[in-house]
Amino acid sequence: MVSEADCLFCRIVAKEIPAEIVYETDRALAFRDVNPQAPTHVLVVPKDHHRDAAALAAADHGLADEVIKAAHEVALREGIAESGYRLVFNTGPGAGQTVFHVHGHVLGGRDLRWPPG
Ligand code: DGP
Repeated sequence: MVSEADCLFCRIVAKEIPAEIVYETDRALAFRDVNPQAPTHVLVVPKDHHRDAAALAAADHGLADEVIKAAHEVALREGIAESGYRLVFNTGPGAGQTVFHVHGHVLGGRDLRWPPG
């Protein structure tokens, strides 16, 4: 597994830092966001370290697919797949990315406005 010692989400993947895990595959992990912005707010990450969505897609298309499939599986399990959910990859500091291990935010369970802030 590709990991970085000082990466928060690598440490969650390694189970060194606790998180409420809701779904796991061989190559992806989904856990609840510590600061939820909706009734369902789950982060889906590849277990391998890639800094953002662009780096993930460039390095491993199959893994990007797997992360998106895992996000949909989370939505099904959380009961928000039918009503609709948002899958957000903040990419870069200007878009609000604060943790530089790619993660998709699965948000749902309330009305989601557009455009986002
Ligand atoms: P972003 O701003 O897109 O990089 O999102 C980072 C998210 O990570 C943010 O919504 C809060 C969440 N987060 C930060 N630290 C932790 C943590 O230690 N545990 C969990 N579960 N979530 C965290």
